[in-house]
This record gives sequence, C-alpha cells and structure tokens, in this order.
Amino acid sequence: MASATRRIVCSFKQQKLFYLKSRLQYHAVALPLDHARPCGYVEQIHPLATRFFHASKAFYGEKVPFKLSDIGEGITEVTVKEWYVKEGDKVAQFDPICEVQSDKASVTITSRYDGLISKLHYAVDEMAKVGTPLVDIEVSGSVSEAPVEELQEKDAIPLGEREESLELPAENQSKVLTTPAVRKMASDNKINLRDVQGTGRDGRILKEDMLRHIESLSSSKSAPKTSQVPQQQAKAVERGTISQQQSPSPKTPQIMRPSAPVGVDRTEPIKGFKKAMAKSMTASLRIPHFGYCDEIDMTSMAALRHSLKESPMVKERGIKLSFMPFFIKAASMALHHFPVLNSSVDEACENITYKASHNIGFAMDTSLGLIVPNVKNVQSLSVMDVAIELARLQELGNKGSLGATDLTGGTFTLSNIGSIGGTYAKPVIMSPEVAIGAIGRVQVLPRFNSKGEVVRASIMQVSWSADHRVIDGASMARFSNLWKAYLENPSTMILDLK
Ligand code: CO6
Repeated sequence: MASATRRIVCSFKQQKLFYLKSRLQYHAVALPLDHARPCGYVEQIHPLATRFFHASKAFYGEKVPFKLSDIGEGITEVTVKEWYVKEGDKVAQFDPICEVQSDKASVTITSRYDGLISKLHYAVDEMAKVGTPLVDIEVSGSVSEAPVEELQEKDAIPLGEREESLELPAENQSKVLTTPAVRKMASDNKINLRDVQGTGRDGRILKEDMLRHIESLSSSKSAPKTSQVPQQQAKAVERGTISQQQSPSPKTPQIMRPSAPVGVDRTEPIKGFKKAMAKSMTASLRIPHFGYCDEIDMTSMAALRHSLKESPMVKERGIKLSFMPFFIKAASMALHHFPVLNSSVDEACENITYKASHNIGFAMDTSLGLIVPNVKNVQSLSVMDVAIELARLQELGNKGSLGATDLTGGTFTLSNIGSIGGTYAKPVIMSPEVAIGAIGRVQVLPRFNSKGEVVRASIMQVSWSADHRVIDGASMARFSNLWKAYLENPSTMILDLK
C-alpha cells in the first residue's frame, strides 16, 4: 500500500492539516496486505482516505479524473473562475489548470500529472463540488515509485497562509520548508532555496518571499531584466490560456497581522446618562422615521457671526456666540409657520397636541455621556437670550448638575454633531416629539454663484428625521426650506422676528 502513496499533492493552501487527518484515516482503514490488489488502486483505500489522496491511476498512464480536493473549513463547493487550459492542451506537473473561488479564497489549481487534457468538467462560473473531477487528464507514462516520507507536524501550513499546492519535501533541499510551487520557481530561476529568506511559520519560504527574492536579484543587476514570470505561468501565457495581467505581481503587498490579541474584554453595567439614552432610544423605535437632507450655504451666516462675535455688545456681555443660537432661533421661527413639527402624539397615536411653547432641545456631548437639555420658550427669546441660556445649560451640563426641568419638556430637537465632525447623520426622534435635525460640519467648498462663477462657500448639511405617522415629506421639506432661507440670508430673520 505504501507504494501507492509516494506522492501526496494538495491544491489548496489550508490543506496541510487535512494531510495529517487523512494519514490517520489512511492508516486506520487500509486493507490488510493479503487483501490488497496491485499497488495504486484507489479502490483499496477507504472512501474517507480517497478524499485526500489522488495518487493511484496516475501511475498507469491512463485517463485520470483529476478531482477537486477537500478545501477544509466546511467548504463543499467552489466557483470555477477561469480555465488556463482547454481540451487537447498538453500539461506538465505544476502547470496552472484553473482558478477557483470559495467564499474565503481564490486559488490556482495546478496539475499533478504530465499529460493531455481530455475533458473539462465545468464551464466558467459553474460550481464545482469537492471530490468530483475538475478535468480528465490522459497521463503520459508512469512515475517511478519511492517510499512514503513521514509527514512531520512542522510541515503543516498555518491556516490562512497563501499557498497553492503542497507536497512532501523532496530529497534535495529537504530541510528548507516551502511548497512545491515555490521549489519549482526556485528551480526555474536557478535559485538556491537556502538563499531565500522565508517569512512563513518556522521560516517557511512563501511564494511572496520567492518573488521578493527574484525581484531583488533582478534589481541588483545593472541592466534591468524583463519580468521573470515563473516558467509554468509563462507556458500558460504562451498557450494564450492566461493573460500577462494575470501573472503574479512581484510587488504583492505583505499583510501585517498582529501577533497577539491586545488587552482583555471588559463588561460593565449600563448606567447613568447611558441608561437614560438606552431607555429613550428604545422608546423611539416605535416611531416610523423618515429622513430628509439638504445643504445650507452658510457663507453669509458665517460672516455675520464673525462680525457679531467681535462686536462690543457681545464682548461686553461675555457671551460666546456660536452658530447654535442662530440654528435654534431660526428653527423656532420656522416652526411658527409649520406648527405640526412642534407637536407630540399620544402613545396610541390617536391624538396630536400642537405645543404652544418652542422648547428646543439640543444634543450635548459631555464627559458623562449624551444629554439633551432644552431652551424653553425660544419663540419669545432673542438670539442673544438663546446664547445666554445655551451657555447656562452647557455649564451645568458639563458639571452634571442639570435639573429635571432643563432636561424634560422639549418639543423639538437639534443635534449639532458638526461641532465634532461629520456631514450627514440619521438622527433618532426623542419621543413624544415628532422631529429632529442633525447638523453637519460647516466646510469651505466650491459652489457656483448666480453668475455661474465658481466661488468659495461655507457649506453645511442638515439631516432631518420626522415621525411619518403625523408628518409628511412635503411639510418637512417646506419647513427645512424656510429654516435654510433664514440661515442663508440672515437679514430675513429680522423680518419675522417678533
Ligand atoms: N461646523 C463647524 N463649526 C462649528 C459647528 C459646525 N456645525 N458647530 C459649532 N462649530 C464651531 C463653533 O462655532 C465654535 O467655534 P468658535 O466660536 O470659532 O470657537 C466651535 O465649533 C466650538 O463650538 P462649541 O461646541 O463649543 O459650541 P456650540 O454652541 O457650537 O455647540 C454643543 C454646543 C453643546 C451643541 C456642542 O458642544 C456639542 O456637544 N455638540 C455635540 C452634540 C452631539 O453629541 N450630538 C450627537 C447626538 S447623537 O445626533 C446624533 C444622529 C446622531 C449623530
């Protein structure tokens, strides 16, 4: 039986572990010698063992069904992505046959026989089942027999390493760990494997190592050579069954993998502001949200804010004038025209209450977490009043000393996430409110002016969410248009101020 197993070839990178398994199975199920037929008959090996061994009939010079080996990881089928051969083509061992793709990897299947391709069993894009023939090969001549070499644990390839085929080490260079494909590349390019720096497990020479070595040899010579495509690839190119672009690039980047996990998992109870957020956001889930976005040209508003910030009136009162007071006041003015957006609905969604007060909430990022205090009765406040109230709420919020009054009774909310970053968002409505807006970062971007000229503009995006049970898209769009108009032409706010 041993003579039938001289050569063990796998086509996939992760198969070495299956070697070990298959050998155990092989030894466990092999028939006693007196029952054995002449060496080389697969039928004498238990079916489990044949999953991993494709050795026998090759030695009789007959038509051999070249089967797709077990890939491991529970993969039972792969897609044939490309054939590098056609019926009637001559192939030699290690010539690329085809490219197959599983959900985890793309792999080149190489021939393990010298011979003639007599049949392709699948068309491109067809699913090939593990254990079924990929091609039939009429093998030319027999292969001399040699004793089975013991498979050592050190030969195993770690899962995930890029290998295309695997074979027991040959007598020469047997102490150098690598794959047959790499050995072939070494012999094609007359390279001593011992000169190549292996970066795989236990110093195994990977294909990338070989390609890097070849590249360093060619770049160290004064006259640069044309690319040294491995011979079996070159043959396929000659036959026109593989294009030049498919040749492996010697500049394939190396993936850096962290060697060990960093830190340990930590579990802690959800409490404080986070607990409140969990509760209110869970309550929001029952609201059918829709989204609406637009962009606002903040160029005039930015200039106005800049000049007002420097004005003695603002400086003397010690007020920090950010964009927020304008956003909040403009929202209140627009809500005046679209009161449905300042409403609330009862739990069963049977009644809607139009709120008299514009208690505009604003999301605030604090060291303790997200909170949403609200500025009460914005409809009666000036921009300056709003700025003063914002400053008070921010100060208390940052100290964690906001009272229930400041945190409840909101009727509409704005979230200026743009003060941190971002462009678009998908804000979540604070039940029982019916709308919320998330404001993106003001950015200087090129835009066209009314004359069609490209100008610098301060652009900001707004993303609204509304309760689709009581708000329709048209109302949201009209409200947004008015809010946008106030901000884009701040002087128009004066017209509507009460
Ligand atoms: N773009 C560019 N620059 C901005 C913006 C935007 N949108 N907003 C503020 N700023 C500027 C602001 O004008 C200040 O500039 P200077 O006056 O020149 O110094 C500066 O950024 C700092 O502003 P600051 O944050 O101090 O004050 P502001 O009144 O604008 O904002 C705040 C107060 C409480 C809203 C803010 O500090 C904050 O906490 N923002 C984060 C809110 C948040 O966490 N929202 C996420 C909630 S979850 O909505 C959510 C859908 C998801 C994403």
